[in-house]
Parts: sequence; structure tokens; C-alpha cells
Amino acid sequence: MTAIESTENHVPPGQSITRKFPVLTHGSTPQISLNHWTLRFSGLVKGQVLLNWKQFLELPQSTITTDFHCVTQWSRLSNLWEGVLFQDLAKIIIPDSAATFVMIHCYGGYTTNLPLNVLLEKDVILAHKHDDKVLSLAHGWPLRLVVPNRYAWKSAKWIANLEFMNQDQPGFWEQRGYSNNADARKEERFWPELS
Ligand SMILES: Nc1nc2c(c(=O)[nH]1)N[C@H]1C(S)=C(S)[C@@H](COP(=O)(O)O)O[C@H]1N2
Ligand SMILES: [Mo]
Repeated sequence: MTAIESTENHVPPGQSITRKFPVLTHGSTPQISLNHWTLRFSGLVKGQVLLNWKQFLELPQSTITTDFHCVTQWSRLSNLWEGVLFQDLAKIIIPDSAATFVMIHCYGGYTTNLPLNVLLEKDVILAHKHDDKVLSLAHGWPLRLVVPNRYAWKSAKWIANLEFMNQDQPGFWEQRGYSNNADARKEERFWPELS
């Protein structure tokens, strides 16, 4: 198993450290059965279009140790996430050369958008374990995205479908005024025109 260390051990501007792990969910928590769980890849892809749980666990597994920053101003440092790196997943999805953005669709309807090149950074992981324990339902079980270099609303829980697109589109919080880029180190909390 590959282990990646990407904790920065310092807190971005305007954030405070918590040792707890708060739950931040808009709306209700979806109930998912592993027997029916699938992860879909739609839009501009040339390879795999669907994985079931067993197939997902057969992919190469990795861990990353990384910080987590919520825009409501808490940060939790040195989280150990285990799952499949997006870089490894991309080898079987094979995004088309026209694919530049990805919409992440979740069970329950939440969405968030990211440029494909951000997802391809070395520490982006689709995680099913946190700090050596199976992810709890509230934190995104069975599978969530973790994008360490962006505010945590980009780290979608209960992921269901990754839609590969040739142009950007705003997700749930991005439509409601939160930053499209969401870099915590630059304190990109809101769209500049709204802040
Ligand atoms: N599906 C889904 N994913 C989500 C959210 C959500 O409401 N629904 N909230 C986001 C926000 S705002 C944050 S801060 C993190 C919180 O993750 P946690 O609840 O595991 O701490 O999840 C993100 N992913
Ligand atoms: Mo958040």
C-alpha cells in the first residue's frame, strides 16, 4: 500500500484547530446498501464507466495523511485517509482529452465541481477509512472524496457519479456564493464578486 504524507502542520488564515471531527452535512444523510452501491463515471470518459464495491476494493489502495479545512473555520490536522488515489482511478476511467472539469454527484443530491487537474494532484483520494476505522455514515460511508488543497465542501461525501465535462459548472455551494476555486491557503471562501 502506498502511503503519502501531505500534512502541512500549519493552519491557514482565519482557521482554528479542532481535535474533534465535526459533521457538516446539508440535508439528510443518505442510507446506502453496499449490495446496491455503484460508482459511475459519465460524460467524457473512454474507459471504465461503473464500479461496484467489490471492484472498487480490488483497485490499488493507498493512504494519505493530510489536513482538512472547513470554511466554517475549523481545521483538523493529520487525518489518515485510506482508499484509492484519484490518480490511480484515472488510469481505468481514462478521461477523454477534451475533459477539463468534473462534477461530483453524491447520493442524496449534493454536488461539487473541480478542475480535472486538481483531482489529479497526488494527494486526492476516494476514501473509505479515516484514522484506521471504517468511515462512519455521517462522514461519508461508504466512499467520500478528499481534496486536501481545497476547503472541505469540495470533499464530497457519499459519492455516486463523477461526470467529466469540457466546461466548468458550479456545484451546490458554488451556486450559493462559495468560491469556485476554494484554496484555503489563499482564504478563497467566497466568489470575489460577492465578498
Ligand atoms: N454529500 C455531501 N458532501 C459534503 C457535504 C454535504 O453536505 N453533503 N458537506 C461538505 C462540507 S461543507 C464539509 S465541511 C465536509 C465536512 O465533512 P465531515 O462532515 O466529514 O466533517 O463535507 C463536505 N461534503
Ligand atoms: Mo464546510
